[in-house]
Amino acid sequence: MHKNSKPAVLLVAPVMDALQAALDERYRVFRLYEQANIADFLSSSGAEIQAVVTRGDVGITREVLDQLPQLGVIAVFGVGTDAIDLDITRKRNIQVGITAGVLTDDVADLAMGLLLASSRRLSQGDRFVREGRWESTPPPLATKVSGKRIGLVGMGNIGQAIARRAKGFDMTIQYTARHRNSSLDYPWHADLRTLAKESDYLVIAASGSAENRGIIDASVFSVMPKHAWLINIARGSLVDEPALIEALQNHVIAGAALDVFENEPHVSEAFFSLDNVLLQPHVASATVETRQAMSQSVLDNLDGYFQHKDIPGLIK
Ligand code: 8YV
Repeated sequence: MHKNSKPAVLLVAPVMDALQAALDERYRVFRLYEQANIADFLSSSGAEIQAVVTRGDVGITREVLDQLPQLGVIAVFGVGTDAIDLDITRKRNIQVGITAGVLTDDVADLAMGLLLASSRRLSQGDRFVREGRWESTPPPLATKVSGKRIGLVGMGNIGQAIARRAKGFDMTIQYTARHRNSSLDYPWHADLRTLAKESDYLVIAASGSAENRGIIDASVFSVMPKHAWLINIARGSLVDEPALIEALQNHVIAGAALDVFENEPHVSEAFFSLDNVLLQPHVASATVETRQAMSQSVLDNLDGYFQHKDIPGLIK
Protein backbone atom coordinates (compact mmCIF):
# COMPACT_ATOMS: atom_id res chain seq x y z
CA MET A 1 0.00 0.00 0.00
CA HIS A 2 1.14 3.54 -0.72
CA LYS A 3 1.93 5.21 2.59
CA ASN A 4 0.06 8.45 3.33
CA SER A 5 -2.18 8.02 0.34
CA LYS A 6 -5.85 7.26 0.08
CA PRO A 7 -6.85 3.58 0.09
CA ALA A 8 -7.19 1.97 -3.32
CA VAL A 9 -10.70 0.92 -4.30
CA LEU A 10 -11.61 -1.15 -7.34
CA LEU A 11 -14.90 -0.19 -8.99
CA VAL A 12 -16.00 -3.25 -10.97
CA ALA A 13 -18.88 -1.69 -12.92
CA PRO A 14 -20.23 1.84 -13.29
CA VAL A 15 -22.47 3.16 -10.52
CA MET A 16 -24.35 6.46 -10.39
CA ASP A 17 -22.29 9.60 -10.98
CA ALA A 18 -22.78 11.06 -7.50
CA LEU A 19 -21.47 7.88 -5.90
CA GLN A 20 -18.50 7.79 -8.26
CA ALA A 21 -17.71 11.41 -7.35
CA ALA A 22 -17.92 10.64 -3.62
CA LEU A 23 -15.69 7.59 -4.06
CA ASP A 24 -13.15 9.65 -6.05
CA GLU A 25 -13.04 12.19 -3.25
CA ARG A 26 -12.31 9.62 -0.55
CA TYR A 27 -10.32 6.91 -2.33
CA ARG A 28 -7.96 6.18 -5.19
CA VAL A 29 -10.51 4.60 -7.50
CA PHE A 30 -9.48 2.13 -10.19
CA ARG A 31 -12.19 1.36 -12.73
CA LEU A 32 -12.02 -2.26 -13.83
CA TYR A 33 -14.52 -1.71 -16.67
CA GLU A 34 -12.27 0.95 -18.22
CA GLN A 35 -9.18 -1.25 -18.43
CA ALA A 36 -8.17 -2.20 -21.95
CA ASN A 37 -6.28 -5.22 -20.66
CA ILE A 38 -7.71 -6.54 -17.42
CA ALA A 39 -4.98 -9.16 -16.90
CA ASP A 40 -2.22 -6.53 -17.25
CA PHE A 41 -4.06 -4.15 -14.95
CA LEU A 42 -4.55 -6.80 -12.27
CA SER A 43 -0.95 -7.91 -12.35
CA SER A 44 0.31 -4.34 -12.06
CA SER A 45 -2.24 -2.87 -9.61
CA GLY A 46 -4.22 -5.77 -8.12
CA ALA A 47 -1.95 -6.01 -5.08
CA GLU A 48 -2.81 -2.42 -4.05
CA ILE A 49 -6.57 -2.91 -3.92
CA GLN A 50 -8.06 -2.94 -0.43
CA ALA A 51 -11.75 -2.56 -1.24
CA VAL A 52 -14.08 -3.45 -4.09
CA VAL A 53 -17.29 -1.66 -5.01
CA THR A 54 -19.61 -3.60 -7.28
CA ARG A 55 -23.29 -3.91 -8.16
CA GLY A 56 -25.60 -6.66 -6.93
CA ASP A 57 -26.27 -7.81 -10.47
CA VAL A 58 -22.56 -7.81 -11.42
CA GLY A 59 -20.68 -9.10 -8.37
CA ILE A 60 -17.06 -10.09 -8.95
CA THR A 61 -15.46 -13.04 -10.68
CA ARG A 62 -13.26 -15.55 -8.96
CA GLU A 63 -10.44 -14.72 -11.39
CA VAL A 64 -10.44 -11.07 -10.30
CA LEU A 65 -10.75 -11.94 -6.59
CA ASP A 66 -7.72 -14.20 -6.90
CA GLN A 67 -5.62 -11.22 -8.04
CA LEU A 68 -6.51 -8.98 -5.08
CA PRO A 69 -4.41 -10.33 -2.19
CA GLN A 70 -4.97 -7.30 0.07
CA LEU A 71 -8.73 -7.14 -0.41
CA GLY A 72 -10.55 -6.64 2.91
CA VAL A 73 -14.06 -5.53 1.94
CA ILE A 74 -16.57 -5.74 -0.89
CA ALA A 75 -19.25 -3.04 -0.80
CA VAL A 76 -22.21 -4.08 -2.92
CA PHE A 77 -24.45 -1.44 -4.50
CA GLY A 78 -27.51 -3.63 -3.95
CA VAL A 79 -28.56 -6.54 -1.76
CA GLY A 80 -27.86 -9.53 -3.98
CA THR A 81 -24.68 -11.48 -3.29
CA ASP A 82 -25.38 -14.28 -5.76
CA ALA A 83 -22.64 -13.01 -8.10
CA ILE A 84 -20.00 -13.17 -5.35
CA ASP A 85 -18.42 -16.43 -4.23
CA LEU A 86 -19.08 -16.20 -0.49
CA ASP A 87 -17.11 -19.38 0.21
CA ILE A 88 -14.01 -17.55 -0.99
CA THR A 89 -14.78 -14.30 0.85
CA ARG A 90 -15.37 -16.25 4.09
CA LYS A 91 -12.22 -18.27 3.65
CA ARG A 92 -10.16 -15.14 3.00
CA ASN A 93 -11.94 -13.14 5.71
CA ILE A 94 -13.11 -10.52 3.21
CA GLN A 95 -16.08 -8.57 4.65
CA VAL A 96 -19.11 -8.15 2.38
CA GLY A 97 -21.49 -5.22 2.96
CA ILE A 98 -24.83 -4.77 1.17
CA THR A 99 -27.25 -1.82 1.02
CA ALA A 100 -29.47 -3.47 3.60
CA GLY A 101 -33.04 -2.24 4.09
CA VAL A 102 -32.98 0.78 1.81
CA LEU A 103 -34.37 -0.78 -1.36
CA THR A 104 -37.04 -3.07 0.09
CA ASP A 105 -39.94 -0.65 -0.43
CA ASP A 106 -39.03 0.15 -4.03
CA VAL A 107 -38.69 -3.47 -5.03
CA ALA A 108 -42.01 -4.33 -3.38
CA ASP A 109 -43.63 -1.32 -5.06
CA LEU A 110 -42.42 -2.49 -8.46
CA ALA A 111 -43.67 -6.02 -7.81
CA MET A 112 -47.16 -4.62 -7.20
CA GLY A 113 -46.76 -2.29 -10.18
CA LEU A 114 -45.90 -5.21 -12.46
CA LEU A 115 -48.76 -7.26 -11.06
CA LEU A 116 -51.26 -4.46 -11.65
CA ALA A 117 -49.83 -3.37 -14.99
CA SER A 118 -49.83 -6.85 -16.47
CA SER A 119 -53.29 -7.85 -15.19
CA ARG A 120 -54.88 -4.56 -16.08
CA ARG A 121 -53.03 -4.41 -19.43
CA LEU A 122 -51.63 -0.92 -18.81
CA SER A 123 -49.03 -0.91 -21.57
CA GLN A 124 -51.53 -2.38 -24.06
CA GLY A 125 -54.06 0.28 -23.02
CA ASP A 126 -51.51 3.02 -23.55
CA ARG A 127 -50.73 1.73 -27.05
CA PHE A 128 -54.45 1.39 -27.76
CA VAL A 129 -55.01 5.10 -27.06
CA ARG A 130 -51.89 6.31 -28.89
CA GLU A 131 -52.67 4.28 -31.98
CA GLY A 132 -56.15 5.82 -32.19
CA ARG A 133 -57.86 2.43 -31.93
CA TRP A 134 -60.26 3.69 -29.22
CA GLU A 135 -62.20 5.66 -31.87
CA SER A 136 -63.36 2.46 -33.52
CA THR A 137 -63.18 -0.40 -31.00
CA PRO A 138 -63.88 -0.81 -27.28
CA PRO A 139 -60.75 -1.84 -25.37
CA PRO A 140 -60.43 -5.53 -24.45
CA LEU A 141 -61.29 -6.52 -20.88
CA ALA A 142 -58.50 -7.13 -18.38
CA THR A 143 -58.21 -9.30 -15.24
CA LYS A 144 -59.25 -8.20 -11.76
CA VAL A 145 -56.51 -8.05 -9.11
CA SER A 146 -58.25 -7.28 -5.79
CA GLY A 147 -59.15 -10.31 -3.72
CA LYS A 148 -57.01 -12.72 -5.74
CA ARG A 149 -54.39 -15.20 -4.43
CA ILE A 150 -50.73 -14.22 -4.37
CA GLY A 151 -48.05 -16.87 -3.88
CA LEU A 152 -44.65 -15.62 -2.82
CA VAL A 153 -41.52 -17.60 -3.62
CA GLY A 154 -39.28 -16.30 -0.82
CA MET A 155 -40.45 -14.50 2.30
CA GLY A 156 -37.50 -12.34 3.33
CA ASN A 157 -37.72 -8.57 3.78
CA ILE A 158 -38.85 -8.00 0.19
CA GLY A 159 -41.39 -10.85 0.23
CA GLN A 160 -42.87 -9.50 3.46
CA ALA A 161 -43.07 -5.98 2.03
CA ILE A 162 -44.93 -7.33 -1.02
CA ALA A 163 -47.28 -9.27 1.29
CA ARG A 164 -48.09 -6.10 3.26
CA ARG A 165 -48.96 -4.31 0.01
CA ALA A 166 -51.02 -7.26 -1.26
CA LYS A 167 -53.02 -7.14 1.96
CA GLY A 168 -54.16 -3.68 0.94
CA PHE A 169 -55.63 -5.27 -2.18
CA ASP A 170 -57.51 -7.83 -0.05
CA MET A 171 -55.42 -10.59 -1.55
CA THR A 172 -54.93 -14.02 -0.02
CA ILE A 173 -51.25 -14.46 0.76
CA GLN A 174 -49.29 -17.73 0.84
CA TYR A 175 -45.61 -18.46 0.47
CA THR A 176 -42.90 -21.00 0.04
CA ALA A 177 -39.45 -20.63 1.58
CA ARG A 178 -36.89 -23.03 2.96
CA HIS A 179 -38.38 -22.60 6.43
CA ARG A 180 -41.70 -21.46 7.81
CA ASN A 181 -41.39 -18.03 9.44
CA SER A 182 -43.17 -18.50 12.76
CA SER A 183 -43.62 -14.74 13.19
CA LEU A 184 -45.88 -14.62 10.10
CA ASP A 185 -49.52 -15.74 9.88
CA TYR A 186 -49.50 -16.49 6.15
CA PRO A 187 -49.80 -20.15 5.14
CA TRP A 188 -46.44 -21.71 4.23
CA HIS A 189 -45.95 -24.48 1.67
CA ALA A 190 -42.81 -26.57 1.75
CA ASP A 191 -43.49 -27.45 -1.86
CA LEU A 192 -43.25 -24.83 -4.62
CA ARG A 193 -45.67 -26.74 -6.89
CA THR A 194 -48.40 -26.76 -4.25
CA LEU A 195 -48.05 -22.99 -3.94
CA ALA A 196 -48.01 -22.58 -7.74
CA LYS A 197 -51.23 -24.61 -8.05
CA GLU A 198 -53.03 -22.32 -5.60
CA SER A 199 -51.79 -18.91 -6.82
CA ASP A 200 -53.28 -16.45 -9.27
CA TYR A 201 -49.97 -14.54 -9.11
CA LEU A 202 -46.74 -16.36 -8.45
CA VAL A 203 -44.25 -13.70 -7.36
CA ILE A 204 -40.54 -14.51 -7.16
CA ALA A 205 -38.94 -12.66 -4.24
CA ALA A 206 -36.09 -14.99 -3.27
CA SER A 207 -32.40 -14.25 -3.60
CA GLY A 208 -30.59 -16.17 -6.31
CA SER A 209 -28.46 -19.15 -5.34
CA ALA A 210 -26.98 -22.31 -6.81
CA GLU A 211 -29.79 -24.35 -5.18
CA ASN A 212 -32.66 -22.38 -6.66
CA ARG A 213 -31.27 -21.99 -10.19
CA GLY A 214 -34.05 -22.75 -12.72
CA ILE A 215 -36.60 -23.91 -10.11
CA ILE A 216 -39.43 -22.08 -11.88
CA ASP A 217 -39.58 -24.54 -14.74
CA ALA A 218 -42.04 -26.35 -17.02
CA SER A 219 -43.26 -28.50 -14.12
CA VAL A 220 -44.26 -25.32 -12.27
CA PHE A 221 -45.94 -23.72 -15.29
CA SER A 222 -47.91 -26.91 -15.92
CA VAL A 223 -49.53 -26.82 -12.46
CA MET A 224 -50.18 -23.05 -12.39
CA PRO A 225 -53.78 -22.13 -13.24
CA LYS A 226 -54.18 -21.17 -16.90
CA HIS A 227 -55.24 -17.68 -15.79
CA ALA A 228 -52.18 -17.18 -13.52
CA TRP A 229 -49.29 -14.74 -13.91
CA LEU A 230 -45.63 -14.99 -13.06
CA ILE A 231 -43.95 -11.88 -11.62
CA ASN A 232 -40.17 -11.75 -11.15
CA ILE A 233 -38.38 -8.92 -9.35
CA ALA A 234 -35.66 -11.15 -7.88
CA ARG A 235 -33.19 -12.85 -10.21
CA GLY A 236 -33.53 -14.26 -13.71
CA SER A 237 -31.53 -17.29 -12.63
CA LEU A 238 -34.52 -18.75 -10.76
CA VAL A 239 -36.51 -19.10 -13.98
CA ASP A 240 -35.96 -21.63 -16.74
CA GLU A 241 -36.37 -18.99 -19.48
CA PRO A 242 -36.82 -21.27 -22.51
CA ALA A 243 -39.56 -23.09 -20.54
CA LEU A 244 -41.21 -19.76 -19.66
CA ILE A 245 -41.15 -18.62 -23.28
CA GLU A 246 -42.76 -21.88 -24.34
CA ALA A 247 -45.43 -21.55 -21.61
CA LEU A 248 -46.20 -17.99 -22.75
CA GLN A 249 -46.29 -18.92 -26.44
CA ASN A 250 -48.66 -21.82 -25.77
CA HIS A 251 -50.77 -19.88 -23.23
CA VAL A 252 -50.06 -22.46 -20.52
CA ILE A 253 -50.22 -19.46 -18.15
CA ALA A 254 -51.84 -16.05 -18.71
CA GLY A 255 -48.63 -14.06 -18.74
CA ALA A 256 -45.51 -12.82 -17.02
CA ALA A 257 -44.02 -9.54 -15.86
CA LEU A 258 -40.24 -9.56 -15.58
CA ASP A 259 -37.74 -7.06 -14.21
CA VAL A 260 -34.84 -9.53 -14.31
CA PHE A 261 -33.50 -12.00 -16.86
CA GLU A 262 -31.16 -14.92 -17.06
CA ASN A 263 -28.55 -13.15 -19.18
CA GLU A 264 -29.31 -9.44 -18.68
CA PRO A 265 -28.90 -6.94 -20.19
CA HIS A 266 -29.30 -9.37 -23.10
CA VAL A 267 -32.94 -10.35 -23.23
CA SER A 268 -34.15 -13.26 -25.31
CA GLU A 269 -35.76 -11.84 -28.46
CA ALA A 270 -38.47 -14.49 -28.23
CA PHE A 271 -40.09 -12.31 -25.54
CA PHE A 272 -40.41 -9.32 -27.88
CA SER A 273 -43.14 -10.76 -30.05
CA LEU A 274 -45.28 -11.86 -27.11
CA ASP A 275 -48.18 -9.69 -25.98
CA ASN A 276 -48.58 -11.57 -22.68
CA VAL A 277 -45.28 -10.48 -21.19
CA LEU A 278 -44.30 -7.14 -19.65
CA LEU A 279 -40.56 -6.40 -19.70
CA GLN A 280 -38.57 -4.01 -17.51
CA PRO A 281 -34.80 -3.33 -17.54
CA HIS A 282 -33.96 -4.36 -13.92
CA VAL A 283 -35.27 -1.14 -12.39
CA ALA A 284 -36.88 -2.31 -9.14
CA SER A 285 -34.53 -0.20 -6.99
CA ALA A 286 -34.03 2.51 -9.61
CA THR A 287 -35.62 5.58 -8.05
CA VAL A 288 -33.71 8.76 -7.23
CA GLU A 289 -34.44 8.44 -3.52
CA THR A 290 -33.44 4.81 -3.22
CA ARG A 291 -30.35 5.04 -5.40
CA GLN A 292 -29.19 7.97 -3.22
CA ALA A 293 -29.78 5.90 -0.09
CA MET A 294 -27.95 2.94 -1.67
CA SER A 295 -24.99 5.19 -2.51
CA GLN A 296 -24.83 6.44 1.08
CA SER A 297 -25.01 2.88 2.28
CA VAL A 298 -22.01 1.87 0.10
CA LEU A 299 -20.03 4.81 1.52
CA ASP A 300 -21.04 3.90 5.09
CA ASN A 301 -19.98 0.28 4.57
CA LEU A 302 -16.57 1.35 3.25
CA ASP A 303 -16.23 3.89 6.02
CA GLY A 304 -17.02 1.24 8.62
CA TYR A 305 -14.27 -0.96 7.25
CA PHE A 306 -11.58 1.70 6.87
CA GLN A 307 -12.38 3.35 10.22
CA HIS A 308 -12.35 -0.05 11.96
CA LYS A 309 -15.97 0.47 13.02
CA ASP A 310 -19.03 -1.67 12.29
CA ILE A 311 -19.95 -2.27 8.67
CA PRO A 312 -23.70 -1.46 8.81
CA GLY A 313 -24.71 -3.77 5.96
CA LEU A 314 -22.34 -6.61 6.83
CA ILE A 315 -23.56 -10.03 5.82
CA LYS A 316 -22.63 -13.05 7.88
C1 8YV B 1 -29.70 -3.19 -8.33
C2 8YV B 1 -29.99 -5.57 -7.37
O1 8YV B 1 -30.45 -2.86 -9.44
O2 8YV B 1 -29.97 -5.23 -5.05
C3 8YV B 1 -29.66 -5.96 -5.97
O3 8YV B 1 -29.08 -7.03 -5.81
O4 8YV B 1 -29.90 -6.35 -8.26
C4 8YV B 1 -30.51 -4.21 -7.64
O5 8YV B 1 -31.01 -3.56 -6.56
C5 8YV B 1 -28.31 -3.43 -8.74
O6 8YV B 1 -27.47 -3.88 -7.74
C6 8YV B 1 -27.73 -2.14 -9.33
O7 8YV B 1 -27.31 -2.37 -10.54
